[in-house]
Amino acid sequence: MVKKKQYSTANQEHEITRDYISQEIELKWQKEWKDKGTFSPNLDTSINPFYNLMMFPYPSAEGMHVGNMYAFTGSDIYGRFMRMNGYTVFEPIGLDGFGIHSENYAIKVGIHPKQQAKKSEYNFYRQLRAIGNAFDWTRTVETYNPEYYKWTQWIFIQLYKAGLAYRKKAPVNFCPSDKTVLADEQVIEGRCERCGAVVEKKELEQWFFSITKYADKLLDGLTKIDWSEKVKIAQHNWIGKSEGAEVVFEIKNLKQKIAVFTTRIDTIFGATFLVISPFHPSISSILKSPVITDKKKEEIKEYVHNAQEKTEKERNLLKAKTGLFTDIYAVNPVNGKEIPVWISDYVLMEYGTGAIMAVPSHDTRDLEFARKYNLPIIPVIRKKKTVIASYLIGSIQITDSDLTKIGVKIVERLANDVRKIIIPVKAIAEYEKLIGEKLTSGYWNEYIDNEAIFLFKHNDGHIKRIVLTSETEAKVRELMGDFLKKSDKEIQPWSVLMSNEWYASSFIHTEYGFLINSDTYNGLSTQEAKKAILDTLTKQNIAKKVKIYHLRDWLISRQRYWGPPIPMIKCNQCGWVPVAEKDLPVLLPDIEDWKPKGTGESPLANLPSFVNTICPKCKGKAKRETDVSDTFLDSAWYFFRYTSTEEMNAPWKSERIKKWLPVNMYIGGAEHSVLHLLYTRFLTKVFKDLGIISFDEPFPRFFAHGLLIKEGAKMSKSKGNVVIPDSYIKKYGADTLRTYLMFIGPFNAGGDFYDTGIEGIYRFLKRIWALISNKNGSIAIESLNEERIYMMNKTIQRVTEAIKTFRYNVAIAGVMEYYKYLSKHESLSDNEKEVVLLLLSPFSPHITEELWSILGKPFSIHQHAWPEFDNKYLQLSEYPLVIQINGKMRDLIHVSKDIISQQPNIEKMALERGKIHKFLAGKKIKKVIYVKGKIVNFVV
Ligand code: ANZ
Ligand code: ZN
Repeated sequence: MVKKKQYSTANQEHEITRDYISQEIELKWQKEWKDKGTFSPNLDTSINPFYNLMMFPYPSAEGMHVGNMYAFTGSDIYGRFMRMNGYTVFEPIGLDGFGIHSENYAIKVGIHPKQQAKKSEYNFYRQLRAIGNAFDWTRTVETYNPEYYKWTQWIFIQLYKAGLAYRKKAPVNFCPSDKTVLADEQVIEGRCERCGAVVEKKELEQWFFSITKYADKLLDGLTKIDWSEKVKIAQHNWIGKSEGAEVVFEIKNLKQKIAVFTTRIDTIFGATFLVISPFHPSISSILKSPVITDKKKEEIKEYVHNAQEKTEKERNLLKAKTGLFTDIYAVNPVNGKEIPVWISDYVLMEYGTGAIMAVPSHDTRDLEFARKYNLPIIPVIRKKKTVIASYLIGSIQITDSDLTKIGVKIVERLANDVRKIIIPVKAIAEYEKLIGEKLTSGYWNEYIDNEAIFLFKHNDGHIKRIVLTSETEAKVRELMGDFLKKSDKEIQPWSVLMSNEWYASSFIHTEYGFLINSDTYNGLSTQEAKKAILDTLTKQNIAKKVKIYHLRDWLISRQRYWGPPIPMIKCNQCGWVPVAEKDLPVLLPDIEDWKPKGTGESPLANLPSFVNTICPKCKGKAKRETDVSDTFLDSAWYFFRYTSTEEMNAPWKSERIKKWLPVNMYIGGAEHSVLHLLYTRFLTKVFKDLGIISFDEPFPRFFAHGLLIKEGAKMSKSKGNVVIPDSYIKKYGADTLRTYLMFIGPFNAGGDFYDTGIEGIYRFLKRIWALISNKNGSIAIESLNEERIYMMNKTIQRVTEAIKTFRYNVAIAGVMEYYKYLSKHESLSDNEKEVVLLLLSPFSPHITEELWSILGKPFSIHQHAWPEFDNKYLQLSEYPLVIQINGKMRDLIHVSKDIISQQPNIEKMALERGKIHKFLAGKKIKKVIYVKGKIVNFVV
């Protein structure tokens, strides 16, 4: 509470009779800003344009919670800062109210989406007005207004005409609860992003945008935009460019070949089986093949059927891979070996060719599969740094010292005659000699260098030494069979070795290295081998270089009601024809029965008056497309429209776009890293290629704000801890809430919302009110001493740098400290008051505007220039220096700026002080800690 008192200042006389009542001044100034058009720049004539954009909100009908407000406020502060730094700032607002999100809410509350949208819009805009952002309220955009979606439809047609929109039948993600298809991006771990239901696969005819044609451009563009690495990496991975080769395998007994996609053609000698997806086209030929038994065919059909039933989610959950041998064999083109062909759903039909060559030695998924089904494992890549290893068995007569004497290292002893060992290269000859002498007869020993060397010791004591190669493999197998008294058929020498974890630990890996077990390619590095093998196979027409992407084309159609009807007409004579542009928009009809049908068709399909039309080309009878477009299309171009909301004959005015775009600062949530941000980039690139704009990245700077939590937990409706700003605004005012939110932490880090923190900020603003409105303002700037000038400049510097880097919390702390400093003085200069208000104005726009006017300064503080600091005042000629002993303050001296960098001098000065001298008498100084210009601490 402020005492009522009358006083005079040098420039004016005024009476402070009021307390700080936020409710009064906030409404007053919001009206004033609106009436005067303070934040509605003339988009044609203004200079130094700065487009400050907050990510398009899609408010829920319950309205905005403080987490949303956090984001909006942070964006607003940046805009205000830029305005005060000489820019004409355009900060528009609108909402994305079309789409499943809004429609589902309408279903829940049982209100027609159109009516519900009006309600939500009203509530959302009311809340937004109350937070006092510098929005240009004359240019709002709502996606469900025909004036807007007319152009969304127009954009669809432009893409269609450019060959970038097409229809295809595709297995699509279908949400049984939302009764619609979903884009891949909208499926999170097999569940619908919106409602969490387990997503099914369905075959439907759908519209797609060819975003994959832009994959390379979307990747390249990432290198030239100023976004956080995290978001760029997310896009990079989502696009997922993969360079590799397609290799064709002949199939025995089948007149068909199977092409696989691999990024590791260097491992082809280690391909011990082939795996095809259950949806692979060759399955139908297998099912027709006379060489396959009927029983096997039934098994295959059943496996395929189960795979169709299985959702992606279930597949992810089922850690263990399942598979089925088809009874057919493929021929490895590099060595002619016959390898079995399996079916498994770990191979996706949508990626590559839907078939892989499995290399269990160097691919973890293949390894898991091979282990489960007992398929051979042949290592073909040796790591660069490696050891010669052996697993010594049957060596009861070989002592540890026999081994260590020749330099062999014993890694582990598992039993008396079983040891894991490492053999140095120079000891190999002696080691073989030792084996020859002392290995128990009837055992063999092998050690693996770049190849596997077998030493078979027959019962009669003689040693047979064999290096395992493709030529000797049969012999090794036979001997192994003899020694193990097993039929040799089951024995795969390399697989036997790899089932031993001591060998596996150095031979089964996913690293690069050099080739082994690969005939003439042995010794080549992975890189060299990739090239050499690809070259050879390309010449034989067996392989070709390819690059593929994880990115899928953008599935655009939705079998729902609440969206812009896709502006296409199907004519029996002419096929698909776009609606004539003069006939746009295709209005979304008002219908009673708007709820999703789950039939694979939109509710619009039940409306003959909508469906039946005439063909724009031949004027014959035709039918309209009844699907609506994905809401992500609505939000992919809104920022173009903001600049030209009054334009009725085009999506935007070219001159405006030239002046205002690309967006200078885009702020939004990192959760949109791949969806929205990829689609906007794609459309912008398309517009550029169509020649309608001249830039190809919409957001050269994007800043991802942090997320707000509530007392340790994520704010969510289900937890019931969602904080609605309205009551806080009512109680403390928007200024307090804004400033509190920004004070919680750095803007990119988010923070935790506590009621107690708000109280603190409220007290702070009340003190500012008292300080500025009540303190004598009579002293002149010239009479400020050096320290006060220094503090003023230092504070301006600190706050300015902090806002530039979105450390709003640091900026507010700077103002707080300055307040503390000023409040110690009897009277303030006009300049000091001005600086406090200007620095605080982006955070607390209303109270600062009010105090600004109380000081008699011209409207508006928000159009005033940002205060500048002068480097020459950023140094004091003398600094107060605290002297501590063991961290406790004992004295204070003032030292000249010329010596603050000279620690020995500082120490000397401190030690000469009588007090310090006395304290230290008879004590030994162990350490001196010096904090430049602030503290010297003697540790004794
Ligand atoms: C042999 C190989 C050996 C592979 C090796 C990897 C390591 P990225 O990098 O993600 O593109 N693959 C190919 N098509 C597949 C499909 N439809 N479903 C599942 N896996 C598929 O991955 C490319 C690798 O993933 C390919 O290279 C293939 O396995 C597998 F040591 O081929 B590779
Ligand atoms: Zn026609």
